[in-house]
Amino acid sequence: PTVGSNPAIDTLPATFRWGVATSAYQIEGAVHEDGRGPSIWDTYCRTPGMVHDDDNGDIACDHYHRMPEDVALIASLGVDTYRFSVAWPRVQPGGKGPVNAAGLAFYDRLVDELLGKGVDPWVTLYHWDLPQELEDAGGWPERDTAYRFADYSMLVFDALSDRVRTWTTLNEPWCSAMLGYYEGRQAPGRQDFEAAIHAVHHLLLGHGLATQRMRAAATAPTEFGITLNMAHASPATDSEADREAARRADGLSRRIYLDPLLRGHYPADVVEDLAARSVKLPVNDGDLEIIAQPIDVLGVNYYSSHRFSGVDEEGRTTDASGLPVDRTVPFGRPVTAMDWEIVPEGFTSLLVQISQEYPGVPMVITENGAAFDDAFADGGVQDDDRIEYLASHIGAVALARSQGADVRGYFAWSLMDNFEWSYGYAKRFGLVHVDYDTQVRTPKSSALWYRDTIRRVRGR
Ligand code: PNW
Repeated sequence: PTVGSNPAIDTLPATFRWGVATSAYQIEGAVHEDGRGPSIWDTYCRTPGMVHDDDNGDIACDHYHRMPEDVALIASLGVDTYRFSVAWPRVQPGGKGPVNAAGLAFYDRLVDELLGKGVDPWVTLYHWDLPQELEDAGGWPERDTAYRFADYSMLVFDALSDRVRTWTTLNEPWCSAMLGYYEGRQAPGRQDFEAAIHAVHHLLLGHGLATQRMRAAATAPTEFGITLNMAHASPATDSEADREAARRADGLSRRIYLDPLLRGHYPADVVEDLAARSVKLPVNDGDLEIIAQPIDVLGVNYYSSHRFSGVDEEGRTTDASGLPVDRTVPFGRPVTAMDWEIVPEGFTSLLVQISQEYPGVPMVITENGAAFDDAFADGGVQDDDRIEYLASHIGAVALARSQGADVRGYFAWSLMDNFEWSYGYAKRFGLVHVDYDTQVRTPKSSALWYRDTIRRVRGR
């Protein structure tokens, strides 16, 4: 069969929403311009050894200076929607106080440029770039940060809500909390499990507070939501130990977010698992009502899925510190350049599972895509591996829809190669190749495949 052919894709409706996604720190550069303050990522990148090659986002894709050119590129792909994030440290350099008009003006211009080219803007308010001053005051483990986030959100909402119809509060709170405050693999690089669990609650509270205030201020039909990164967790075998391991992992990565958001309480088994680790979610009276504000769309970011075992290679069920073992067991599938296994059927399972556990929730895939070791040759990149990844995963979404999952749109991650966090510029997720010496953008074969796919599905 031809590369990227997947008949399931053609069962998607003509009204399906198509887009490409990016985030501020990963593409903008211009970190010292127009009054932008430092974020935790500026600091993290300057800590030697934390980021591959000690790369940073100082220049990145220089999108801040090339925005009109990039918007033209987005429009040329034929997408309906562009998902980007607003940099909090541009809008409020110290994380609180009055708006920095010069910083906010960039997004004003971006929104106008998009609308002028017939592309809908989709704003993410927080994609990991916390103002450093707020981290110095304790960061997301501190309750106050949730209130600061709601204030910041309102500044952006006041400026753009006359033109922006769709708002995502947070991108992937699991990454902010667990990678940032527990594993230390992302900014701010702390390694404190209790702090991470406190961050989980305050991120969710910030989402709820911001959603409540923005919805109350909306004067036109506006959609609000949050984006979670999720995988389908399954037990490696049918043993009790493996089923428990999958339950624990799924609880701490997925249900700890979905349950408070969509059911108004934290999952009892997760609360118990946390108690066994002497950690408690810092819930005050009334918090859960705020967190469970109705949302219009759940953003789902999907890259891979995992199988779990509760037994380590030596047959033990607890680790050195007495914690139960949650070991991921590879499927033995091909992997991407991130070493993430390619598991499209896990995508279908995940979406169907969410639609069954949380009936009625409309979903949009706010990120899906892959890094591969692209070869730039003859003036372009023939990235058949990425085309296959996209085709199989979009097909998986179509299949999930036929099994009852209410998925309304899909965003490819990412528009162009960019700063891949602790992997620096070494990992390329773009549909468009970026030459970081010249900043020349060249659409890869996958970009053309994506454009043709959208055109075909929409044209039926
Ligand atoms: C997402 N994990 O991050 C982010 O939203 C993007 O900014 C990022 O570029 C993209 O995925 C690719 O990494 C993730 O460890 C980071 O499972 C880590 C994980 C998942 C998503």
